[in-house]
Amino acid sequence: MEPARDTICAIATPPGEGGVGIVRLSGPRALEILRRMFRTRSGRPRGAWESHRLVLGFVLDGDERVDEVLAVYFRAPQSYTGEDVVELHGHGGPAPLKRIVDVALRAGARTPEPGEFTLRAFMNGRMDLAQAEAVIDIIRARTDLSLRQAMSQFSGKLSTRVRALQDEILDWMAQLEAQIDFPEDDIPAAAVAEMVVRADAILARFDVLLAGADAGRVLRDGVRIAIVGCPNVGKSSLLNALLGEDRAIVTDIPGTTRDSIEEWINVRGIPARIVDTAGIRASGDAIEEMGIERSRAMLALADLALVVLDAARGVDADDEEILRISEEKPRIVVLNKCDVSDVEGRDAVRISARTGFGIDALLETIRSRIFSGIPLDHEEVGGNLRHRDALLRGRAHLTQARETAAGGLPVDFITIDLKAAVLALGEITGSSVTDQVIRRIFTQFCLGK
Ligand SMILES: Nc1nc2c(ncn2[C@@H]2O[C@H](COP(=O)(O)OP(=O)(O)OP(=O)(O)O)[C@@H](O)[C@H]2O)c(=O)[nH]1
Ligand SMILES: [Mg+2]
Repeated sequence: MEPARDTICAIATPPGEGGVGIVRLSGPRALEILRRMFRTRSGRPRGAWESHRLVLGFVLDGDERVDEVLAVYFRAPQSYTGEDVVELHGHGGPAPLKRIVDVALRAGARTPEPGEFTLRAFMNGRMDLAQAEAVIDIIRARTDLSLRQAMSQFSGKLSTRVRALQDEILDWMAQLEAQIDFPEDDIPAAAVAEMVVRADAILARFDVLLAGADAGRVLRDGVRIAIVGCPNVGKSSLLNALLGEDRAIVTDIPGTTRDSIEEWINVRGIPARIVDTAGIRASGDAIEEMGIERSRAMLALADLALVVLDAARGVDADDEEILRISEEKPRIVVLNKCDVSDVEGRDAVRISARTGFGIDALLETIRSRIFSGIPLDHEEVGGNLRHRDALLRGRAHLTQARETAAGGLPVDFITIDLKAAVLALGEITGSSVTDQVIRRIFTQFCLGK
């Protein structure tokens, strides 16, 4: 892609009312446009614009003072995009901000594509692709843990690890190229063994990054948890207990919940979309039947099911049926109403949605189930589906290289796969991606970012 020649301008803050709203310009004409539209409090144009310094004044539209603003100029390359950037901090309302943008557009700026500011930062080498992707993860982070993982990726931890892995593969390639003069079909057994050990060590590092990408996906996108069970076992009460508010209607009439209710909750740092469903039973009621159909669909969609049993009523054939249909799912069996009774010998997390007994333990069980097999060491966490896909392909090439080495085939066959693995890793940092992929990533951004 060509470096940008034009200057873009958009509102950087969210729509609606706020104390301050920011209009941002980036590009070679940013300062010239600022000079045209800005006057100091005494009504004069400002002579010298120092970089990184706030100046109080007005935005003018003809003779009209549109808004009082703080203006700041960031001289390239010390700016978000690496270009000349201007920010105008006006009053945070739609009318003044839109007018400020209009004035800038008439002075020669244009409206950017979504994500174009960050795209320019990437194009100008201010950040690599994984870091640029982390910008949107920071904005969308739902929990502290999600934020921490996004910030870690933004500060380049994932990229550093990916590059270290690339270096390790490149080192191996260099070594192989040095010994390419082994006579064909005659690689010493010791050399073969050494190559296999080396491939295994690299594969192990792929696995660490892949586990991190799994955790990253969970922290960024969250998980879906469905609360299922027979009518009246206390599913809606459990939703309310987890949310800490009376969101769902609770009554002692079986069949109260007809439609599923979804809410986001924070499970020890994991964003979870939790769904309360209609109690599953044989019902003659058409509306209830539709709700039950939906419950089954929610169960199928969920990453994790909370199957609720009623300790006060005991476990009957209908409960056993639900336990059976949820068997294949990752699930936690929850025994509710333990303030009243217990069911001896039943393996379940014991709670009372009414008193709050066991809710903390349940949250902890959910957390550890979601992260079973995934290290929750933030150092290792990071990556999205795109990264995961690149890692899987890189890993496949390495596995192939290992097979080739183990089979004692000529070393230049190994290097072909190693090269492919390095390229797959490069997709993560953006050193080997097509313009098309880059554009697709940045169009997920909002306008003005
Ligand atoms: N003693 C006791 N009663 C509970 C507890 N949890 C829920 N209940 C009662 O059980 C009844 C049913 O609760 P709900 O939360 O509406 O049950 P549900 O599973 O959502 O029921 P449906 O929506 O009809 O499928 C209500 O009267 C609740 O007050 C609990 O932990 N202890
Ligand atoms: Mg209910």
